[in-house]
Amino acid sequence: MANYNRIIQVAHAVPEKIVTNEDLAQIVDTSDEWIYSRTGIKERRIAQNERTSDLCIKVAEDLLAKSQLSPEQIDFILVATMTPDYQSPSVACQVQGAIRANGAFAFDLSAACAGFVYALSTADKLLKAKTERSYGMVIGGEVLSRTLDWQDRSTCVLFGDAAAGVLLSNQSEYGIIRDRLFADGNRAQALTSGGCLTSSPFNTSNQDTSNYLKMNGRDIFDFATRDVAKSLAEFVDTDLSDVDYFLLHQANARILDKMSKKLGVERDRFLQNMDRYGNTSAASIPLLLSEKIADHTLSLGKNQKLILSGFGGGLAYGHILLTL
Ligand code: B82
Repeated sequence: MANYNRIIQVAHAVPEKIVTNEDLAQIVDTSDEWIYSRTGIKERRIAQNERTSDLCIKVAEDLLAKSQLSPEQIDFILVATMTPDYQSPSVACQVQGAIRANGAFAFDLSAACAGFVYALSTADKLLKAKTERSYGMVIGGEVLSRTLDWQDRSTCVLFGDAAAGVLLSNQSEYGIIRDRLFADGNRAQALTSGGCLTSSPFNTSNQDTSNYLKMNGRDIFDFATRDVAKSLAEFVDTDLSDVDYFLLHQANARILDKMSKKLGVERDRFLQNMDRYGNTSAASIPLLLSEKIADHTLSLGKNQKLILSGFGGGLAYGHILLTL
């Protein structure tokens, strides 16, 4: 039955500027040893002139070039981001205009570090509603460096900027098998960023107007290693031995250590690249996928079974099982 939606192409784009842990030690009171031992991060890319839309447009152009599709063949563009250039227009509409995908609808989706998994799941449902051959772009893109408090050594060392994405098509023999999405809004305050608190003449509240990204590391670490790990174990269940690789949100190497122990899966089946990019939120899973395809660990059409798992602010999380 050719009714699966599958990833037919991948691409990524990152800023040129590399900022190492040593570079950061010149700005805040930290060290390579402190950062690397607690997070697994060595360096990250930081935007100097690039906006989120610039990185996402590069990804979209690369997806088109590699797939040899014409822009008119694209039915929709979804961009997962928590750092759009504007609240309106969406990054997705900026991409749609730039690549002249004149027949595509386009919108952004906000689910922080779970954004790519949420968007891929949404795209899967959108494509299932199509009866003719259709194509959708799903991109995760962030310029988190502009939301960070560069005086706060507990957060500014963790994040990086990047965009990456996939082209999906329908009517395939294999592809996205199933997914499950979750949210726990009761713990929303554990990770916040970018409040909209410009005052108006009628505004009487006197709220904190800091827009910086803030997180309670301990609380979200426990969330990842207890709640997300438990739901992932339930999600994978009987497919566990069939799964070749786990592509999890690249927040912290210690989370991957704990996940592999809890699931009873060898650590090297949890792919990793946060050493070179840090935490790139919605871009982290497609960036890992695109890099691992580029270095031939993974291959499109080779029937490898993958689990994608995103988790972060919201708190939002979700898992996808697919054949590549
Ligand atoms: S931490 O709790 O401060 N820590 C644990 C090993 C260092 C002592 C920490 C650090 Br540092 C960095 C990231 C996390 C973490 O748990 N992150 C997340 C957890 C769940 C969902 C998203 C994230 C994220 O950072 O994106 C903890």
